[in-house]
Amino acid sequence: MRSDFIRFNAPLLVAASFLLTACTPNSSKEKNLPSFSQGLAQQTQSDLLKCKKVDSGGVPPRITNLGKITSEDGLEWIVPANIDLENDTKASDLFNVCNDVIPNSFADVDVTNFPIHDAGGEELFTAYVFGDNYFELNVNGKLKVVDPLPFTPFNSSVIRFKAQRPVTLAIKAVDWEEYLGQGFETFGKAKYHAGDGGIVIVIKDKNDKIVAVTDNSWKAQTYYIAPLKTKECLLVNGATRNSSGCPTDDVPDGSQFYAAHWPLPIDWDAPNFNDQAWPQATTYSNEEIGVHNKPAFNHFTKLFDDNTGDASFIWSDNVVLDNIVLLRKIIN
Ligand SMILES: [Ca+2]
Ligand SMILES: [Ca+2]
Ligand SMILES: [Ca+2]
Ligand SMILES: [Ca+2]
Repeated sequence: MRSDFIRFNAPLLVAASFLLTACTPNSSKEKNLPSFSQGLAQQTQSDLLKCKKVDSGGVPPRITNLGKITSEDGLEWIVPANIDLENDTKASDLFNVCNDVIPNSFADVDVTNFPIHDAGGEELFTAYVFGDNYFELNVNGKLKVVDPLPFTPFNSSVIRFKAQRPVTLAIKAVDWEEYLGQGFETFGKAKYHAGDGGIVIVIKDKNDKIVAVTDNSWKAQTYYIAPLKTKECLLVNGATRNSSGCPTDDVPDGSQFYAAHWPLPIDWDAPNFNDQAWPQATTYSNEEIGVHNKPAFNHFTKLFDDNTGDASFIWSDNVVLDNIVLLRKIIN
């Protein structure tokens, strides 16, 4: 173990909770130490999505709930993420069984039917997104458009917007969960299974030319890590939040597992937010994310696997345990 990494123990947490109440986040200095919670959150909203349609594989949708949990230092956290599906502007559907939008290929999609959102500028861009499971796209700190389907069935989206370059894309990506506050879901015979995330994006200009794809030039920072078998398996050093030593196996009883939470910086989506310290995004293959059976992705491989600009899945360096990941990219 490198001595400059911080392992967590009880006396340190007392010090950490003092620090957490003593400072507020800003763009240049984020808090390093997380808040820890243990066990299941209290459910605050149930069944956010009323869609009961199964995806093409016959898999019924998972119930989409929200919860809140108090960490050991007395802070309250909304889990898995603070979203407002009723009031936020939703992305257009590329593929969404809940709305009966189920094209066989990109050739069957006419994006000119979709609304154009205003991010302050005249140049037209179109973003195509498949996210496991939920995303919010912020443009130049002026526009926020959200994924209409937070958990499953898996969907994909289109966002047309007008903006002025340089265009700062700031994305909140969330791997949803069934066990609120713990990052677990049931999966086959496994009662406690840690699900994975991953997001892939292609952005085109008005001439249908690719101007950006998800790759390792993006910045990625995690703000919610769960499930953690122990607090000690998480190593934090500056902006490095390393959970590679924490197990991701299915467990028969995950009820006492921990989660680590950090507050999102207030201005994290602003063009002038300083993301220098954030790690680069990690790329993942289609196989690693497991999209062979996801029509919301594989009906559009011409788009997401374009041989003139192949978009990779990206996330932080732990695609299983990191459940809220902020991503940033500037299009010059
Ligand atoms: Ca989704
Ligand atoms: Ca997932
Ligand atoms: Ca690809
Ligand atoms: Ca996860």
